[in-house]
Amino acid sequence: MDDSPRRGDDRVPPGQYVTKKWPVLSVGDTPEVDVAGFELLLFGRVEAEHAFDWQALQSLPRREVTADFHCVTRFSTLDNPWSGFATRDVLGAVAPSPGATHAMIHCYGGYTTNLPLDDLLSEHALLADRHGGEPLAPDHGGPLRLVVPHLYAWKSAKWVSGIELLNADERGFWEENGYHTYGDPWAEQRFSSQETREAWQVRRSVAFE
Ligand SMILES: Nc1nc2c(c(=O)[nH]1)N[C@H]1C(S)=C(S)[C@@H](COP(=O)(O)O)O[C@H]1N2
Ligand SMILES: [Mo]
Repeated sequence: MDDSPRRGDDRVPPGQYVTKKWPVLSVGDTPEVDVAGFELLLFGRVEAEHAFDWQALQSLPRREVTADFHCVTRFSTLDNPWSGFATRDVLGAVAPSPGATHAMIHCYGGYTTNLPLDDLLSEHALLADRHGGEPLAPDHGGPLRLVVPHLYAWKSAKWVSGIELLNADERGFWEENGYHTYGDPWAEQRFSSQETREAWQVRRSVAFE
């Protein structure tokens, strides 16, 4: 799949405005996550589970990605300088079981979000522990957050604690609460009512053929 950053006239998705501020958007309080007790568990549809502690994670090759960030509440921030570990390299520690197609991201504090495995493993997706050369601030997901630049920012889960591979799409926190299951900002896939409407339009076009 192509997750190349957009640079031209369509750089900012429809309905978004660019801000230079970096707002904090969290459902609950910022959890306290100490790197000393940190664990990232890869589980679910994998041949064998694997847990990274902080040190093991740091031994992976470092990946830098400069990426735009699009929140469904309509703000976008441009050129965020992330540093961390390619999700491809992290997931490289496990062999997905045959039929693993999706992932559920689990977080300290209980937040979850779902996405297709191909999107999770896309070239510019990373598990970031630094921003602008500094350790990621707790409010912004430190010590470790997911960054998937080509999907709406609610997919970029903060305080990641686990990645569960699934053999079907399941809904995470916001997806259960009305957000779109996929969330492509360029297609304005904001809410699942849109999905319902699209599905209905397909049914209707079939019915009236
Ligand atoms: N664990 C967790 N991750 C989360 C959220 C959250 O509430 N909890 N909010 C999401 C939403 S809606 C957005 S827009 C971004 C915001 O990231 P920021 O607070 O660093 O700007 O984080 C996403 N990741
Ligand atoms: Mo958001």
